[in-house]
Amino acid sequence: MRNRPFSYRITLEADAMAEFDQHVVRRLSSMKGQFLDEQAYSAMLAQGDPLLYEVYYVERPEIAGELITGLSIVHAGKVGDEYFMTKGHFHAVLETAEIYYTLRGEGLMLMESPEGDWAAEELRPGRVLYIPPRWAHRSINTASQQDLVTFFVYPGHAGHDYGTIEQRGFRKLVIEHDGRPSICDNPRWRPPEVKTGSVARGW
Ligand code: S6P
Ligand code: ZN
Repeated sequence: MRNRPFSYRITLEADAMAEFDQHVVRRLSSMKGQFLDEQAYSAMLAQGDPLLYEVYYVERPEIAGELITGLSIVHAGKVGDEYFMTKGHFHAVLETAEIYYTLRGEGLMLMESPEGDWAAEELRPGRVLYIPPRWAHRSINTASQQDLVTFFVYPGHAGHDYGTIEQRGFRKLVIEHDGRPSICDNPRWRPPEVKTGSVARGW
């Protein structure tokens, strides 16, 4: 791991990716249960296991004070009418923010808070998105062909809680309707379970 000040390129040329320490790939098979149209999901999986998105990042100690930076690349495509998207997550340390800067493509960042608020912000080249602490986030590529490429920065100790979204989904979905992205309610969204605590029962 680098222990002196350093710089790197985010020029989007293929060879620039070599400057990152880690490369994570996410295929359709890792997104089971996340897309609404399960028939379209199974049919697509039967044809192969397409690459939905990739993340390149610079390794840093996962501690407060550090920053983790990298590139997220969501490829273009749809499962049924729903655009390719990232899994989405809360940060495990909920009180940590994140910044995204869009370099290429077009898309939406879908966000929601545990308190029930939600938001969708456009991801367009040249725009910075500030995600405050507590907001889960999922990036969605709404272009028909072009990759959605974003640069991200988040605190080293943030960590990732994927389980909450895997179990409940996001409150909203982004689907193509009449050739355009449209935000609708997720019919499968489930409210958080109420924790009953350890009250003793007499049976
Ligand atoms: C991490 C940050 C991004 C995402 C990436 C992939 O906090 O938000 O690096 O990891 O966009 O999304 P996901 O939901 O699979 O981590
Ligand atoms: Zn994040």
